[in-house]
Amino acid sequence: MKTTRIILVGGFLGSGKTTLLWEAAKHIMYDGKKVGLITNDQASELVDTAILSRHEVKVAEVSGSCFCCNFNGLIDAMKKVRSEANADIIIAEPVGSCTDLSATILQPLKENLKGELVVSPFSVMADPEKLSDILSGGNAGLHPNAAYIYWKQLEESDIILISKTDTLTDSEIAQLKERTKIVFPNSEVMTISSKASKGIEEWLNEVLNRTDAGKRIVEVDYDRYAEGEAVLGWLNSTIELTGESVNWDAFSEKLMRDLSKQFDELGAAVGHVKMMLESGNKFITGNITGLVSTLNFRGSAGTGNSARLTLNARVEMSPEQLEKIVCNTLDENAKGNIKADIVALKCLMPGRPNPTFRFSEVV
Ligand SMILES: Nc1nc2c(ncn2[C@@H]2O[C@H](COP(=O)(O)OP(=O)(O)OP(=O)(O)O)[C@@H](O)[C@H]2O)c(=O)[nH]1
Ligand SMILES: [Mg+2]
Repeated sequence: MKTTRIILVGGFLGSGKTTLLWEAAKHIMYDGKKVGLITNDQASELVDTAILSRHEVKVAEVSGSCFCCNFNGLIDAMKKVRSEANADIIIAEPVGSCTDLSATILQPLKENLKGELVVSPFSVMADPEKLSDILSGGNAGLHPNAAYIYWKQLEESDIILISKTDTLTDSEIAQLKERTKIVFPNSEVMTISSKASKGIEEWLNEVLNRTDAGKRIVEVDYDRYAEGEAVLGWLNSTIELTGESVNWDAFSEKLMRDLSKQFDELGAAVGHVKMMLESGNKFITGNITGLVSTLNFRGSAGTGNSARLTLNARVEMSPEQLEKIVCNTLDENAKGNIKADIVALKCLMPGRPNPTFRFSEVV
């Protein structure tokens, strides 16, 4: 079988990984190469998989555990994508609250799959607003141990990819890049906007031509890492909605706004709340990556009588409280002529990371 290149795109929750996966896949396919994508989460019912699967690209999912704690799950997903899509290139997105991936994923891949795989430099995406605060010594509105994960992700990267540059002026981009280089001198710093299609070619040029993957392993305090993940309540759900001529966009917007307002009122930091509502062949996606001001939507599900809602939330509160808020808000919004049937709902607190492998030296 041919050698496949694997690109791992890490970065904190909501930093723009999934959006980049599809934009990069389009560029790769345009160049005549075959690509496959791999998503990852602590539980099933993934918005990311639902979004990416809407496109003409092979998507495999590792759910129920992160890549590092289920390395064999990642290998199986890669095998699947390689055989079913004959992929030249695989892009994989680890869970946004994971770190220590150089030691637990990149080194084991380099060691165990020599000849089958070429591993690209490890890219870690960072949202400008959170990154700027982290560089100033702040916690980006997160629990200090969640901010510790954010910091470790940047520290172990080969490339720091500052995302969403369409939200900044050119001089702000240059300044943020300089500040990042000073604090993380061992990583290359690049900038990208998936929305404005800027910087994608430049980044692909780097990751598709280089083989210096996982150049360093950093020290990680697993007690702080575990605590940083455990402060997040994690909810994945799928809900069937029925009604009569329902405006699904208005429904989605009100549901997400109501959720966001409650999290803000409670002072509960939002890692990411994301949804996809599909009605027939139309769909709308919505995201919250911080306060209610970050709420945004893409697409339209139009008006109809039935829809399928996938909702994923990662918020700093107990899973029980998160479940209560989501279920109550759904009930409130489904009052009147809309009926909501929960098909699947999983609510959890991520367990202590227990990697399949942890290399202490660079391969
Ligand atoms: N302005 C702007 N927003 C972006 C860009 N890329 C992503 N976003 C937005 O950022 C939010 C999060 O994007 P995702 O791609 O889902 O982020 P992610 O890193 O995959 O998130 P998780 O899977 O939860 O860790 C969404 O609202 C996106 O629309 C960009 O280039 N510019
Ligand atoms: Mg994602």
